[in-house]
Amino acid sequence: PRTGEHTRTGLSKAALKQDFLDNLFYIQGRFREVASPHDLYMAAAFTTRDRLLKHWVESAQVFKTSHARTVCYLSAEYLLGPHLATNLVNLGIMETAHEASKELGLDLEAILEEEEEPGLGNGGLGRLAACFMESLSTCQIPAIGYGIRYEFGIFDQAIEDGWQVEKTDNWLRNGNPWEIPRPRIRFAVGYGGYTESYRDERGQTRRRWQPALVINGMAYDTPILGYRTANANLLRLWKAEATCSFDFQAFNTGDYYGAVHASIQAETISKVLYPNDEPEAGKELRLKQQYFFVSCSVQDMIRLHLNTVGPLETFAEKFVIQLNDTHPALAVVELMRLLLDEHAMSWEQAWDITHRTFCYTNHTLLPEALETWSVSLFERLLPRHLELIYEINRRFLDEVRMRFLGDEARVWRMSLIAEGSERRVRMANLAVVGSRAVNGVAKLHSKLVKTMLFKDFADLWPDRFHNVTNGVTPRRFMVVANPRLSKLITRTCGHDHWIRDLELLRELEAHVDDAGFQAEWRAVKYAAKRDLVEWMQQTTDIRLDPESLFDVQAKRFHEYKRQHLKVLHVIRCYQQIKQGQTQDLVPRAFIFGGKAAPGYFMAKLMIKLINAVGAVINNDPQVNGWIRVAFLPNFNVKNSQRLYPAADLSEQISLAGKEASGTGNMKFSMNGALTIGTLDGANVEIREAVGAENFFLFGMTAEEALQRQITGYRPWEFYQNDPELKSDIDLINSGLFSHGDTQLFRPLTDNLINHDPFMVLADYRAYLDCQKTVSDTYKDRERWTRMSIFNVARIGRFSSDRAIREYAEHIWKVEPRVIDPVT
Ligand code: DL6
Repeated sequence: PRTGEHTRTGLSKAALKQDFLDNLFYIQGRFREVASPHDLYMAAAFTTRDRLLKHWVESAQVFKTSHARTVCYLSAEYLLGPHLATNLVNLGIMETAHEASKELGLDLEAILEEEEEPGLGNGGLGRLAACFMESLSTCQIPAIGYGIRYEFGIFDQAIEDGWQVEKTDNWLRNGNPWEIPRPRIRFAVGYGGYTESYRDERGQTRRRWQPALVINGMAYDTPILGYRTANANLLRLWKAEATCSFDFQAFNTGDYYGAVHASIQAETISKVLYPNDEPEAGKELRLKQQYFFVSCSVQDMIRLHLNTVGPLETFAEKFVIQLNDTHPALAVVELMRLLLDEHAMSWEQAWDITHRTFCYTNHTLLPEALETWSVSLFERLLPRHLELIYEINRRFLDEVRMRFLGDEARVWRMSLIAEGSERRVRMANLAVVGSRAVNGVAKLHSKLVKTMLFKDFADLWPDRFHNVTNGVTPRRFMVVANPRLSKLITRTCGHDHWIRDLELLRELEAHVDDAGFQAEWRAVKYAAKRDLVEWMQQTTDIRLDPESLFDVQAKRFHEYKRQHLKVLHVIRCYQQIKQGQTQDLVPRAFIFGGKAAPGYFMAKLMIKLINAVGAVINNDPQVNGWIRVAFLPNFNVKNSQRLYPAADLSEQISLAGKEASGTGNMKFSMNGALTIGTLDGANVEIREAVGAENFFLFGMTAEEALQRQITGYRPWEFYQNDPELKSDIDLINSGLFSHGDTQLFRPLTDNLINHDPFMVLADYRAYLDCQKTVSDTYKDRERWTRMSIFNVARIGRFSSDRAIREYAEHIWKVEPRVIDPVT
């Protein structure tokens, strides 16, 4: 280490090397000579973590002593991705770490590959939470992220015989060097039992809950460092475990195995992440999970408040709680319960505090994704919370009745309880009623939230509704994922300030006509494509041609995202080739990636169809290099980082009005891919930002789609009237892609022809025409390159830093708090 530098905190090469060897020896118990790749990764992770901790401890100390207003982000999902590379970048030591590794005879890239990512999320919503945590630290906003430490995250996807097969994600198997267990931060969480009235010491009648089962939540903390700042926020995830009292009781009755069983039962609660898009049945555990983590989190906030600030009257000044969708909406009720039952507040005061504390982000308009829970389940699991929900509802509906006299239909729609054969609690209504701010995640989405989904609420409280368009962190999705592009940008701009102020990418526009720069731009893309080709060949045996147009659709599988629309395009190209009509084509690699929920039959059938179509096309000699179809298995954060830099074309083809925002669209565009897309979600704003001439637009608008639905959509007319469409669907049904089985894909094709809820057939022709424009444009390499440069140069507003600043200013009313670097 340099003079005065500490081995565990110094940023010099010498300090890194020494600390790495120390960690390898003292923590992993290995010499360099016998260390496994995983030992090397662990030592590198500890070496990096050592450098985070001082920032983290210092941040916590400053926030505590200064009583800084703090954002508490409540999310059931954090799709974090690997930590090592982003932490090295944010510490500013990626280059030094490379050099240090080399001097130790190690390959940092290989070490980075060793990391198993924490997949504690399903897709967009969880990844957004991870981007936001990083940007909160980068923007120096005091924050705590609260969630669940699932023992098993999102399943790993394997493809067997073209079908998705789910494998458990045992991500903690080899230990997690980034987390710090906090055995002393534990909270009791109750379930079941009954409620009762009693007289308190002042003789007042109060209610209380006597749960039948009590478990514990224990905190596991992960530091999240900002980019080149000393601010490091806390991600606190809860693990469920049995309480001691449980064991004690069981021992008293001599029931040793009963005690063990109780412990297993308790631990089940944080065992596994629920895949989304699953049918409702049997999700009792999911409600238990939701209550588990919000209860621990709210109790933790109260503890922090009492320890640092004092009486709870000022709780809403100290904390703002952001609900990431409705999964944590029970926090509203839990805070009420704690203030009323445990801290003896009046209803009015408790509600005032609660209501001023909460904000809620909606992430979906799809009716099937809006959470409701049966009242009977609530009664059984959370009887006190149900009482409180009834009381919140009673007071709320009084307000509605006063404002809209005689409008009982409205009261019925707005109630927190849906009446019907089975009465259900509407979590979205609870979140809106309990929050002072509600936002959607893109302009179009927020408009639909206000005018359709929550129209009744917007009539009542118009000022409560906001928009904050999503963003993604350029540190992970540019600097880490695409170092070649990042270096080219830095060299061209003459600085790397764009990494923290993404709007500075605009400076690239000055170089858009520079032939030399264009050539470098193309070379960067080509190199990324070659990397992907190599990796795909290793993992799937499919050989892609880097000269071809890389046309990529990578996202969760869902009918509304319309992967089947792209398959129809693939089949059209195939038929054109077979008929010798290649004049409109360019060589293309059709690349798909994404997971389907294990119980979502149609989504899984789409995956099978893609692989089946690929198997035929890739083995047909007549295709002769024109097209290839590849399915990239196990699309996760790590794999996505290989994909975005290599894409030429980004497919964002959901039915307009269905994709709340999308964030993959931003990541592709940031890496120089051009988008073919509908006017849906954030596509609308991306197109505005990069320029309509640099975006391939097709399809119905949200309004047109709605209108068509209202006037009666008849997909079979499209099928009958468009011979090419008919022949593409018929080819699927012919059994060509299914070894002669004409029934295999029938559920999918019949659904398209007869129902087509996401109007694939209505947009088919427009999509194909637009793909022709894509091919024509790709033939003009210079034009394509200019468009690609414009996409990157103008993507600045889609940084999650911008999104966080908007939340901070307009919704949270929280100021940055700069942490001075400790030396
Ligand atoms: O806001 C993040 C992300 C959006 O970009 C996607 O458009 C949206 O589909 C996704 N929503 C979910 C739904 N989960 N729930 N509930 O993941 O959110």
